[in-house]
Amino acid sequence: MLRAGLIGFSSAGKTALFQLVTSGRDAAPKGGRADASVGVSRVPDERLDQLTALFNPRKRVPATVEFADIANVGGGKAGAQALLDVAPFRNADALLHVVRMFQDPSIPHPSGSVDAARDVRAMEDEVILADLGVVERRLERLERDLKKTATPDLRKEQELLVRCRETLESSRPLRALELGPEESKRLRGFQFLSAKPLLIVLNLDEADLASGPEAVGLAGIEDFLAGAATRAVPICARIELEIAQLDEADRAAFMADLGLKESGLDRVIRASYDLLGYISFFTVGEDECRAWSIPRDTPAVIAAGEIHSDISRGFIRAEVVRYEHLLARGTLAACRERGELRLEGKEYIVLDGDVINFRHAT
Ligand SMILES: Nc1nc2c(ncn2[C@@H]2O[C@H](COP(=O)(O)OP(=O)(O)O)[C@@H](O)[C@H]2O)c(=O)[nH]1
Ligand SMILES: [Mg+2]
Repeated sequence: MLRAGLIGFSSAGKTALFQLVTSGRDAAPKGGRADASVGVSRVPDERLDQLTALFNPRKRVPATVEFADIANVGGGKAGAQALLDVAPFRNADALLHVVRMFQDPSIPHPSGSVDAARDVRAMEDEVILADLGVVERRLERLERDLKKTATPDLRKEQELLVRCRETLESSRPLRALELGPEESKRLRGFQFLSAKPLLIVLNLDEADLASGPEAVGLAGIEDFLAGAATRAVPICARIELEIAQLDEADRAAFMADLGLKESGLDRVIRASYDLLGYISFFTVGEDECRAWSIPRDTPAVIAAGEIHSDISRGFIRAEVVRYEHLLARGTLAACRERGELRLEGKEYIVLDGDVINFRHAT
C-alpha cells in the first residue's frame, strides 16, 4: 500500500485535502492518533470494476492509499522537524506538499501573502534542515563508534552520510542524490524526509480551477519541478470537497460545469502513482476480485509477497493473463485455449494490468 504524508504551511488546505481524499464514497476511516489523522482511500480503477462485473465475486477489494494529516506543521518553530517524530510521516512513501494558491482575505496566510513559489522553496528548506539535523547527529555518533571499532560497514555508512551532508548543506534534497542499489537501501533505512518523492499539490483558487493542468504554470515552479522525483498536481480542495459530497448525478453535472474530467481524488491518487512509478495487478475469482499495487519492474516472486509472504516463499509459477484478454474472452479457460494464459517464473516482471494466479507450495 502506498503511504502519503500531507505537509504544508498552516491554512494551505491540508485538512481540506485530507477530507477530500478520505471522505469519498469509497473511503474508509482508519482511526486517529494523537499526532496525526490517518485515513485510507481506495484507488478508483475501471479495470477492477470490469473484472468484478465478470466474476461477480463476494468481495471487490480495490488498491488503497493511506494519507496522514498532521496538526499545524510548518510555519511554526517546530517546522518539518516535528514530522520526524511522527511515524506516518517518517514511514511515508511520498510527501504531498499542499501549497496555497487560493485568495481569501478572511483566511490569513502565515507569511502574509499568497506566493506558491516562495512556499514551495521554504518547505523544501525546512525539510532539508530537518534531515541535516539527523545526518549531523548520526555522523557524530559514527565518529565515536569508529574510534572504538572501525568496521567496513560503519565506514560505508559514514561515506554515505558525508555525501548526504554535502547535498543538504548546498540546499539540495536527498532525492537528488544518485545512488547505487546498496546505498539506496542504506539511505531508506534513515527515512529521510527530503529523500522521499515529492508531490506538490497546488490548492487553486476557485477561479483558476477550470484552467486545469495549465494552472501549474501559475505557480512559477518550473525550475523546482525539474528536480528528481518531483511533480505537481492542481486541485481546489474546498470546491472539490463540496462536489464529492453531492450525489452521483449532481456531481457529474457540477464537474462538467467546471470543466473537470476527473475528481480531485482521482487526480491526486493518479499523480502519486505516477510519481512513485506504481502499477496495479489483479487477482480474480468467485470469492474476491482485488487490485494490488506494486512498484514498476517488480518480479513475480516479490509481487506474490504483496499478497502473502507464504505465497512468495512457496512460489512455483505465476499464471498470467492480460486483463483486456480476460475481459474479451470472458473466462480463464477461454484464454488458456487461445494461449493467452502464460506460465511465468519468479523473475517475470509484472506489468500494469496483469491478472495473476500464483501457484505455490504450502
Ligand atoms: N477559498 C478556499 N478556501 C479553502 C480552500 N481550501 C481550504 N480552504 C480553507 O482554508 C482554511 C484552512 O484550510 P485547512 O484545510 O484547515 O488548512 P491546513 O491548516 O493546511 O490543514 C479552511 O477554512 C478551509 O476551508 C480553497 O481551495 N479555497
Ligand atoms: Mg489542518
